[in-house]
Amino acid sequence: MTRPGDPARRARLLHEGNRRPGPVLHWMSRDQRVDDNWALLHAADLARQRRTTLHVAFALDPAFPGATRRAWDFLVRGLEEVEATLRRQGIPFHLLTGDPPAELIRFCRKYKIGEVVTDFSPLRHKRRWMAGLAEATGLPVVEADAHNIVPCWLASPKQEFAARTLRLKLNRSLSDWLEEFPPLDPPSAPSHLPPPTDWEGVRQAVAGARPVPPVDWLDPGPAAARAHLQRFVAGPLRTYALTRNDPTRDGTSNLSPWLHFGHLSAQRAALAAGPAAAPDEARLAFLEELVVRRELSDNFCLYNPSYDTPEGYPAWAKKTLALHAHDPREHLYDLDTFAAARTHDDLWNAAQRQMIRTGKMHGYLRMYWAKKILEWTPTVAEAHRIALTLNDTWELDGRDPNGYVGVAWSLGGVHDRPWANRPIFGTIRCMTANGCRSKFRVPDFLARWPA
Ligand code: FAD
Ligand code: FO1
Repeated sequence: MTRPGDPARRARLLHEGNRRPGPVLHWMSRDQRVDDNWALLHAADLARQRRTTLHVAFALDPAFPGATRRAWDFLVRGLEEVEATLRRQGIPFHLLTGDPPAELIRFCRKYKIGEVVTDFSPLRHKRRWMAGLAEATGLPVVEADAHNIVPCWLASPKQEFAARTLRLKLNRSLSDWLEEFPPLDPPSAPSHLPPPTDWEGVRQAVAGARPVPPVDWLDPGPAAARAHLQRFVAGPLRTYALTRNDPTRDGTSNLSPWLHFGHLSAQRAALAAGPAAAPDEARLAFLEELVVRRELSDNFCLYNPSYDTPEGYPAWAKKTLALHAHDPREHLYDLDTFAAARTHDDLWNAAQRQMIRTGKMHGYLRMYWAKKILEWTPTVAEAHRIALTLNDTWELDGRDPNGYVGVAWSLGGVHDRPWANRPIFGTIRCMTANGCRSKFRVPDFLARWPA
């Protein structure tokens, strides 16, 4: 029986295998940080219990689907900080470049690894990587959920159809799971650490990625993430409930890039929001997004294999969209026109420019932006593909369960309910420019993101 504070209770054995006496490998993937990392904590516990050493490896796949220069810049600079932090604690860090399963298999053989602990991701590429590693090495592969406060498979054994049902389950167990992290207590260090990674060589390996320019308005890495979190909870959190849906205000946390790359633990953010001097209304609104909405996205991607296509929509949405499939479209645009922000709609174009220039479109406009793509493309499948392609090309926080759910919610009513019947949308909730004008000062947003 595990107890609170024990990383083991956030882990599950994915592939049985047979453990060997060699070192424990923490295969870092989604949660790219040393502090507040349940998967690393669990791997260190196992290494100490087995009186062996601990290695940390990150398998970098230059062909990672959708990765751009913008994403690689953020990820690689974050890993440089992770390596330095690990070295200070005598924990060896290995950056493997190439096809992840192949590189990890080679690494496990070279270092005679005895078992593998990796972090949790509901996405199919990571699940395929884990299966490949387990099959080829016969080693036990354990996954620990370092991304969610309540381990995804424990929060619910099935796909939840609305935030309401998962919220009830999460709120019932948060007091048990929203706890402080134990300190990292690494086992005895190996006799010598590997030489520092050749980060210039790593940059060369990903130089062929799509040239979306890196962003400069925020710094990657765990230290910058923690500093930003402290600033947010001491200031903007106070008015979060009032300003979070106003794209002309900087009223949200801007934490998503660091959360996506795992430079920051959402659990740390929730722990920081607890005692903050902010009205409960603001704190609850923030936790609703940070905990319920974010963990609902992992739930959807874990239990719905069609998380990134219209096949994943609920039956009522598929039906209504099919009924309206042949409704006339007043405007039709292709991917290049959308990408160049050259539609007839000033607000849509300004939102696209904000995403292109900053790598972060305001959350409220992402809903409007996606829904308009449904309205201005010939089919739902085309709209879904275009929305994800644009999102994952320019959003720093892209290629994430939140993005798959964000698009599926906007186009296919995932976690939403039927609304009044409209052309093209049927009973899928629709949003209009007038609706936006009633919510915030659209001319101010247009002025801020001029062509
Ligand atoms: P805050 O409002 O400060 O929220 C704090 C954290 O809560 C966020 O960092 C995020 O982790 C989580 N969160 C907030 N809103 C949501 C939401 N609606 N669903 C799930 N989690 C949420 N989010 C991504 O991380 N990556 C994406 O690629 C992405 N694509 C989206 C596409 C569409 C079409 C839509 C409608 C939403 C998308 N979102 C995505 C969700 C949301 O818009 C962003 O997480 C949010 O805007 C990030 O800004 P923030 O950190 O300032 O959010
Ligand atoms: N994780 C890895 O383990 N190896 C990679 O090469 C890798 C590249 C990558 C590029 C962009 C990006 O946004 C995320 C990336 N991740 C990588 C993170 C990881 O795959 C995450 O698990 C998912 O993106 C979210 O679940």
